[in-house]
Formats: sequence, structure tokens, C-alpha cells
Amino acid sequence: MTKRIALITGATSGIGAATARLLAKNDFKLILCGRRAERLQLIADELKNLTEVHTLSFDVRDQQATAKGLQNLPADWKAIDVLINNAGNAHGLDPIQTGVIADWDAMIDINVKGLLYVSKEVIPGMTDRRQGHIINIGSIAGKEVYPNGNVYCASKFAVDALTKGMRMDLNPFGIKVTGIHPGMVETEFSVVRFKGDEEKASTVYKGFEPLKPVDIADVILYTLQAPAHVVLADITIFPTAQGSASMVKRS
Ligand code: NDP
Ligand code: 8X3
Repeated sequence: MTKRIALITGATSGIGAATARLLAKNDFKLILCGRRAERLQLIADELKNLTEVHTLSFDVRDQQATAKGLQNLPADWKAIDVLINNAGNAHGLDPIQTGVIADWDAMIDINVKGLLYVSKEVIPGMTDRRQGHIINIGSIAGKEVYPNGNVYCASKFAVDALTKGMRMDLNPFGIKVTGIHPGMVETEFSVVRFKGDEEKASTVYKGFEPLKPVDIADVILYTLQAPAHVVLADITIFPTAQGSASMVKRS
């Protein structure tokens, strides 16, 4: 059986790394992307007995580096079947009146523009071959706004809009487009949001059982294994303790 090639952005930790591990065991060849090259190498070494892995280190905010990295893929890695646009983070959790412009820039540049820059390089191959599957990792924050979520929520609302737009524009080419919208998943997400403050980050997940990265990876694999005539268009996943973006039952 020919293995499908899946490109995962943000594969150095959390949801992206868990997805790489699961897809490696399930007949995918992997292109793993992220800024931290040493982490990419560790994951590639870990998975090399399961599948072929190609790593690419670039910052998705840098359009030229993104284009160069993807355009210079070796010939046998160019026919990408699956694009998982996962790279992203929240930066800060401040009310709009005291928000930090560098944080706003980071969230819009990474979560929205970075997703577009990567997609711009991958979509033409999919339209030429008239097949492919794009999975955009949005968030419950792209479905509901919560206090102090302002710009992060806006960036994820944009991901939801782009997902819907991609599905319509790519429909004539038979390309599947899926939006996956997790609630609270314990990853490095909150450590990044709170700028390295691990104690503050850990309080986000206190008193309930959050989702694990592998829970999202499981849903991604399920989505990719659907029959050719089926697309899971839009999926929201909560931990059982979560009732909405801002409601969690804690002990
Ligand atoms: P992590 O912080 O664990 O992972 C984020 C990943 O994104 C890392 O691999 C990081 O790699 C990559 N990344 C961040 N900035 C850049 C950049 N400028 N260029 C390239 N890659 C970048 O968080 P999660 O796994 O939780 O996040 C993955 C996705 O899931 C994000 O889009 C997030 O918004 C979304 N999400 C997360 C939820 C949660 O509760 N954790 C819930 C809903 C959605 P590196 O630093 O090496 O570049
Ligand atoms: C990440 C989950 O609840 O912080 O998208 O918005 S949340």
C-alpha cells in the first residue's frame, strides 16, 4: 500500500507531536515542521523505525522562509496528500484595553497569516492532482469569545472562516477540508500564553481532567480514515468537564 504524505505544522510539541506519533503508526509518511530544529530531529529519530520522516524548520510568520522550505522539498516529498495546519498559540490573556501589541501581532501573524502562507504553498499541488485533505486546527475560541480572549479568539474565528472558505473554493477539486476545534488540551499552550510561567499555566488545568494531545490526534486520524465520499467538516471536542469556552466543572 502506498503511504499518504502528511505535512504537520507545529509538530514539535502538544497536538502536533501526538499527531505525528499516531500517523507514523498508521501508514503515513510525515513532513514535520516547527521552529525548534532539535525537537524535530528528536521526533524524527523516535519515529524512523515506523515510517519515513522529513523535517523542515521555519517560522510560519516568515513568508519567504515558509515558501523556500516548502518549495525546496525533495521531489519524492512534494505530493502532499494531507496538510494539518496546527502551528499556533495564544500570547497573553489581557483585557483589550491593556493588551500588548507584540502579543496581538504574534497571534495574528502565526495563527492566521502563517496558516495562509503554508496553505499557499501546498494547495496548488492538491488542485493539480485534484485530491487532498486539509485539516485546520481552530479552537472553541473560534466558536465562542471568552473574557480576555479577544485577539486569540479573533484569530481562531478567522481560522474557522478560512476553513469554510477553503472548503467552498476547493470543492470543485475534490479536496476535503476539515475544521477541528478543541476545548482545553494540556500541552505547552498555557506555558506559551503565560510567557513561561509554568505554575500559572498549570492552574488552568487544575481540578478537572483536560483533554490530552492524543485525544485530538485520535480525532484527526479518524477524520483521515473516513471513506472517500465522506468529509468530517467541522468538529468541536471538549473535555467532559467543559461546558462552554468559559465554563468548566472543577472539583
Ligand atoms: P503547543 O504550544 O504545545 O504547540 C504549538 C506548536 O506550534 C509548537 O509545535 C510550535 O513549534 C508551533 N509554533 C508556534 N509558533 C510557531 C511559529 N511562529 N512558526 C512555526 N511553528 C510555530 O500547543 P498546542 O499543541 O496546544 O497547540 C496546537 C494548536 O492547537 C494551536 O493552533 C492552538 O491554538 C490549538 N489549540 C490548542 C488548545 C489547547 O487547549 N491546548 C485548544 C484549542 C486549540 P515551535 O515552537 O517549535 O515553532
Ligand atoms: C485554546 C483553548 O480555551 O484557551 O484554544 O481558548 S482556550
